[in-house]
Amino acid sequence: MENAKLQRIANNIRILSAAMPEQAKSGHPGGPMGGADFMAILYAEFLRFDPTEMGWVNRDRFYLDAGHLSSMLYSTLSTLGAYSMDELKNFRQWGSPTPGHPEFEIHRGIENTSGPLGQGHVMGLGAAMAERFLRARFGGWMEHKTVAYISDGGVEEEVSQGVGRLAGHLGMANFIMFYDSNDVQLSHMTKDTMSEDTAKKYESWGWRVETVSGHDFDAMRGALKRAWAEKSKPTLIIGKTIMGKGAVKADGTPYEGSPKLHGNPLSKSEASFEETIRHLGGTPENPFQLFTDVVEAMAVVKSEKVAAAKVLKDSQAEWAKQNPELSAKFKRFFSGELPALDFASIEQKPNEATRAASKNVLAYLADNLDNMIVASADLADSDYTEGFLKKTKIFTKDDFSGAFLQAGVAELTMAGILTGMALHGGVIPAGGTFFAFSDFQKPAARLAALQGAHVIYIWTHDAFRVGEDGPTHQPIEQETQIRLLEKMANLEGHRSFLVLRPGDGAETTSAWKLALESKVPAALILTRQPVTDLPTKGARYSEAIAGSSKGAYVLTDATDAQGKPVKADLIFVANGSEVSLLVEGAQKLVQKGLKVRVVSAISEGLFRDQSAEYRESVLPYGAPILGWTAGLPAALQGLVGPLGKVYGMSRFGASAPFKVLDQKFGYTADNVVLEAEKFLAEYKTNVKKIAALG
Ligand SMILES: Cc1ncc(C[n+]2csc(CCOP(=O)(O)OP(=O)(O)O)c2C)c(N)n1
Ligand SMILES: [Mg+2]
Repeated sequence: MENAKLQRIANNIRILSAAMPEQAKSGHPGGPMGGADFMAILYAEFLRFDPTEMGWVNRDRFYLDAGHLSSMLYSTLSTLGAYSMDELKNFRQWGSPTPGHPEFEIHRGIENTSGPLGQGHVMGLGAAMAERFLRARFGGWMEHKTVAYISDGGVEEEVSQGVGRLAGHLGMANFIMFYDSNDVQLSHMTKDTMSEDTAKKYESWGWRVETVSGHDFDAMRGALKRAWAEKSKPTLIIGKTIMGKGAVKADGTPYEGSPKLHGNPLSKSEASFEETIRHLGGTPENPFQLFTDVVEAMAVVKSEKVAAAKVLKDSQAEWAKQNPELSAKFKRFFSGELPALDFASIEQKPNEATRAASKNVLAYLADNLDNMIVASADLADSDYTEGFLKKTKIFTKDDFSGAFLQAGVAELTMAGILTGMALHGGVIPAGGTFFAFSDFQKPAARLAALQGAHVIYIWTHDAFRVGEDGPTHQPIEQETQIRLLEKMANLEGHRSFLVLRPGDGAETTSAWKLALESKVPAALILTRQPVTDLPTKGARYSEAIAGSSKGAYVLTDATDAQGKPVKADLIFVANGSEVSLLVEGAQKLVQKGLKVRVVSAISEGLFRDQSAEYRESVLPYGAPILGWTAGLPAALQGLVGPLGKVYGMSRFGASAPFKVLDQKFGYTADNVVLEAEKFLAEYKTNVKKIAALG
């Protein structure tokens, strides 16, 4: 396209991006005005997509890292018809499709939710990795690029180190990053915080780096062409841009490059909104318009994109004819459907650690789930993702025929990559680390939940029973934290997260089944130490999966001497390794003549999804329910009801052999008996107090 036309498109993007925050009385006009030229050339000349089918799987992906530049993305997409002028006018308003920061909405061309700086580009890298994985299996016809757009804040964020290292190390030639380098950030200039040579930094990681003016179309076109042709390295295009490019004061003199333009409507800075719109060729009274020549130019762009997409779709159809089996597999990968998996056939040895049971499942999945990608942050032989790794190979530069990502010690990077893989589609990503280090992954897990990205987290070494490594490695409050996401609905109104802490081998197999079938991110919380198998009526896996699918179930019930179910004097509830402890405690109490029920509650969130009748049948309202957890008592508080109580940890752990810790912290069957008796006495007093209330 001629540069003059691109300039008109870019100025139109500038006008709209400035008008949106002006109308909303909040937002970020300066960044979008700086990035508009790049957006114009990227969308008009480079990105491959089908405007009539924005979710087409072979499209090039665009991942915005700087989510505060949302108005730039919406206005760019409005030139393609994905947003109406009314929708732009409703920027940041209740119920509008133009929220303050972009929220994943693929049919409008929004690939990712962004806003927390750094997260957008790491998801982009994940998408690029998914593409390499799929290309290795289906061939070059489905190749596509992932372009990430990053700003100073994203480059400063620590996660950029992980992205830089891994993209360079793996030679991600399909990953192209534009760095909107305007030397300005929210409250100060970059010179106050950065003095490294960014180009050299990325070069040393193995990137090809070019520095161009982000306002020079010829220079950007050249850089993008070279990036598109690159075969062995990721490309960083450092675009030197000017914050608020095109903004002028009331007297028509330029007002550019100030941090004040970052996050204020133009009229709240020293620029004049009206003069700026006029200066850019728009109408201040009605800035929400597409120029006629822009509409015409974009109509041509659209028909070219549709035609180019059709050529590729035809070649895919040709490929499908010649490769019917592969083609069926390709469709299955992207359908989100699982192949037939026989979880019942997975053999679990008695009384193993649940991480070991998970290893057995992973070994099975390596053989039977051909679109699964597993990663680990340098803990494969501890988190037992090695069960998968042993049957495949790691990703290397030029070879993505394996299915394992060695992420290195970079838990947040790994988690963001997994989200990007899930957003790309076609693959099922899972990643392991110690549960204590889930803290490093929370920002990415939260964004995965918000986007409904199907990621599986494998978190092992789940309690103080990590033992000698001491309190730094002993999760206490982590389960409570992550279960908060189980209590939240995502934007579609579904529970946003699934947290599964299985109690034995059979429940671990069940947890994997539930995690794989989940539509939202799911976490498995697994033990390092062996756990005793839970009691069975004969078919433990069937019982475990039937019960676990409901989030919580009666594992062993209170019975009379003849074995008939009777009302329980006491109900125990726990998950993970505490269930078998309660079973042991319950046996002792039964010997003392008490009628005890034990409930295994793998996921409170899943349990809350069940009918009130079911929940009442397992954990009746007001019953004497004692919860037992190796985490904070809050982890089970939601299950024990108004008169229940939870025994748990309210301190950091300690360094000692885990059996010693069990004694010291009271995680023994004898202490279960003592605490239960104490609780029942308290319960009786409380019931009397309530009765006295009348
Ligand atoms: C993780 C995170 N921390 C802080 C913020 C708040 N914030 C939004 S933009 C920004 C910095 C903006 O600088 P830059 O990335 O250069 O964008 P520009 O001002 O050039 O548009 C900050 C600190 C954020 N969005 N995400
Ligand atoms: Mg900046």
